[in-house]
Amino acid sequence: MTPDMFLLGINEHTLEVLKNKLREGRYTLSDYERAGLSESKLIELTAFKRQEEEKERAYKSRAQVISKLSNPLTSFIDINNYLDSSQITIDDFINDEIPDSIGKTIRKYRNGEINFDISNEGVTSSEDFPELPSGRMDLYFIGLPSSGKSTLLAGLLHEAHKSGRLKVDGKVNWKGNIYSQDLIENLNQGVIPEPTQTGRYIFIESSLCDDNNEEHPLNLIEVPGERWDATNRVGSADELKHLKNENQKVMFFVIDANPNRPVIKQSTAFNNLLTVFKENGVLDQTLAVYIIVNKFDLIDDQYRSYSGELDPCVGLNYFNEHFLSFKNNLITHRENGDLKFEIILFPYSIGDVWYGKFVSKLNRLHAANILNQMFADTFSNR
Ligand SMILES: Nc1nc2c(ncn2[C@@H]2O[C@H](COP(=O)(O)OP(=O)(O)O)[C@@H](O)[C@H]2O)c(=O)[nH]1
Ligand SMILES: [Mg+2]
Repeated sequence: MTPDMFLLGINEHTLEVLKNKLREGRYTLSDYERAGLSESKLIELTAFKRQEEEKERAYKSRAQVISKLSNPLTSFIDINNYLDSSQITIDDFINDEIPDSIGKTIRKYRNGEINFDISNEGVTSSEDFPELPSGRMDLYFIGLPSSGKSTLLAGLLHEAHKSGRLKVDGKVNWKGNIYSQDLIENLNQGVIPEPTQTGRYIFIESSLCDDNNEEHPLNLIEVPGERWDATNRVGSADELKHLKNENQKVMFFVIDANPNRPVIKQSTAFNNLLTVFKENGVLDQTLAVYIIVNKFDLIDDQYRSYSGELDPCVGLNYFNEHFLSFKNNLITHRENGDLKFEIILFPYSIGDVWYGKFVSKLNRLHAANILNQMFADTFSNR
């Protein structure tokens, strides 16, 4: 083996030269040590090597974090952590793969210019829940926790507000208007509502004005999702207290079509509920049942193919595959009842959702479709 001239003269090189050879990977620290490099230089080069490795690690982990920013499914908790720990800065959201509006909203939030607070004043506990006013129709939003009931409500109210159709009532429950206003305001800023507190009901008295400017007086009710979970006693006296009145009803069954959410639990909960509704005469006052295939933006690709946004079959394959018992029971109840309530399926998505918290490209069309149907199925005060 020919002697290595570089190693033979090891103590004649400057530190810079020695560092460069290390960086290039031509020699290792052990090579230097074996060649008899002075101890003082060895100590310095060991520290240098450690720093280089540290830089490399930081670079790799930052690249990983940056790639997570481009994934809309990253959670907002993680995003906040990255910002808090200075792994990223607000400027990292200026990125071709992230919509501008998302970066702007996060900047405003971090600067304290907006907050996402939903006033607790607007929600009500089961005990405080007032008797629903008569002379109106009751619209129930039903679904497991996190299925997107509040977000759907926000989307509908926002669309009604934007299109100049929303009239605030609230003789019985003024505080529902605080909640309604928070929902609309948040969505207007591109923010999805904070989860409703456990055990809290939402009750909003609003009228919607149709194209002839006739008002449709509505009671909009979101029931806390955990009440419908089979682990709780479905249809306890508490729930029925609110459901049992003379008002005619429209039921919104909100399905979370996110493939990562348990579908069986949803379909059995809906099935149980139907039985309770039937036994208590609720279905005899029900004029329409809307099946909302929600979070349609996340639905598995196999169910997505359709010819156009307004196709009534959109989401039908999904529903038929996972909710067939529920569907058949629904049809049976309809056939056996006096009121032949309509059953209508709607795909729904609030828009492009980022970090579970923000919306870019608010989907107004899905909301407008449902509002149109609501005008057809609810009465107006002439
Ligand atoms: N991708 C997507 N996520 C949604 C949509 N609607 C709601 N979400 C997500 O689901 C979470 C729970 O929604 P929320 O309306 O609070 O559910 P609720 O408990 O049924 O009222 C939200 O924080 C969003 O992250 C949607 O249309 N698309
Ligand atoms: Mg909610």
